[in-house]
Amino acid sequence: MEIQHTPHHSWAEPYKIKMVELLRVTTREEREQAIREAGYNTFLLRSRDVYIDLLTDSGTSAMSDRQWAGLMMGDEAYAGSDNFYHLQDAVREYYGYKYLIPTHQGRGAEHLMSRIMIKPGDFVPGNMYFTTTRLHQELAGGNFVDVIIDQAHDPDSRHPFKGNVDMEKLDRLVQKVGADHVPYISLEGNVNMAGGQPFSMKNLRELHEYCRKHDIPIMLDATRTIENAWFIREREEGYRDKSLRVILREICDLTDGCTMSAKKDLLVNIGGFFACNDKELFIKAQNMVVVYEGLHTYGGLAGRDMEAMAIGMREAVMEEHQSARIGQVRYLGNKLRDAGVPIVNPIGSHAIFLNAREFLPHVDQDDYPAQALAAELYLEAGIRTMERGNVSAGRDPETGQNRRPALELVRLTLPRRVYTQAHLDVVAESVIDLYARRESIHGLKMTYEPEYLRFFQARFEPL
Ligand code: P61
Repeated sequence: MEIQHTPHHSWAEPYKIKMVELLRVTTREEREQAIREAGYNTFLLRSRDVYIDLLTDSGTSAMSDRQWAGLMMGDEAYAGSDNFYHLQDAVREYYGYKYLIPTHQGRGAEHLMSRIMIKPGDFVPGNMYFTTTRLHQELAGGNFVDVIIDQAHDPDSRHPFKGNVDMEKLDRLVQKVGADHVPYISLEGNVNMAGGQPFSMKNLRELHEYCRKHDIPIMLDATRTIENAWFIREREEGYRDKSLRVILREICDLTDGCTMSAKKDLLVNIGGFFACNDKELFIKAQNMVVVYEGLHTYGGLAGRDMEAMAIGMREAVMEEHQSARIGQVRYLGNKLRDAGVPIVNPIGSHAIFLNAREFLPHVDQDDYPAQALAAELYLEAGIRTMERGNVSAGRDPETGQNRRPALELVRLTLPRRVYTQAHLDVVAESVIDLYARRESIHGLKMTYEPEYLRFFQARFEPL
């Protein structure tokens, strides 16, 4: 399948707007009260108090008219819903995995996979941690080991594939603990916590060869893998004329299965799945899903949700969709970078990440600079973003100390097909204004810390 390169250079949206949702603009006084009541945590704000919501691209994208029409085609039978079979067909066609288990969202699939595959005391290597992924590995008795290349932890490195696995780090782990104690390697496309950074096909091929030799399955976190395919085409030798679909299949064919949060690439508000090629693994997952999610033909979803996901999958692999998606993120990133605002480079696919360490060098990491910056951007302009630094990384289970990760970031995440270029101009202007008065921004003190995934519900006070 050959792709047609379009004659124009703009990333213009391949759709027009049929329905709109009105936004509310708040006053500075209203925002001061709202953020105080939210304990300076953007997760605790009410959405009605937010003007431009860049908290996440998860479940926040706009569905197409076809997807909405698909909702009306929901077959809400308890067992054997037609929509399940539509979804299974789509997964087989685009991802190529034989067996499918729907789940309510990504972490549902991570839970099942971790419970089935990890034995207490095992080690699970991954190309950087993701919060829910690592927690499920740990709850199953495993230990996460970061095997991403060093450049991923450096916001200024311009490495084109910062999501790559460092094969030496992986081999060192396998030599140390033995392949029997490595149940799988967790491989994420467009690594979220690194700034949305892709792995290369070359790296995946090496990984595949290594894992075959040691009999270690590769389990893909497929959440943003179509976006990863875009970067492979753009940056890797030999892929310029391949379609996203072909590249996606090539990725999946080099792996053994996946977990998926369909709330990202797949353009739905809710949904996920586990998929694999091994029948035994599938049977175990099928048995586990009925305990925690629902019957194996719906896994916690309504029939209509599965239909919207199947249609979303077809739209997500469209070239013009991804061109606009990634073009929009770059538009914002280039504006900020041109103004001298420190961001993670290269610009990833789903978000722009402010480098809070460089933005606020006067704030110690244990005074949570990224958390403080996210709160301040809300105060400044009603823009909601997400901390991805010391709060998100949590505490080291052994020492009980904050992990103080190398990356201390604020994520400006773009929902798909939701905001316009003018909204992004407002965002850029607000961040640039804030950067000009950065010395007036101070750190925060944590006053409440939940046990799990603390960043969701932690509370803070200004120092
Ligand atoms: C996000 F603050 N991501 O980026 P679920 N894998 C990957 C994800 O990005 C992901 C999941 C698995 C979210 C939502 C979120 O610390 C947080 O469907 C690469 O959300 O269960 C989710 O998929 C989990 C935000 C999750 C967070 C955890 O905004």
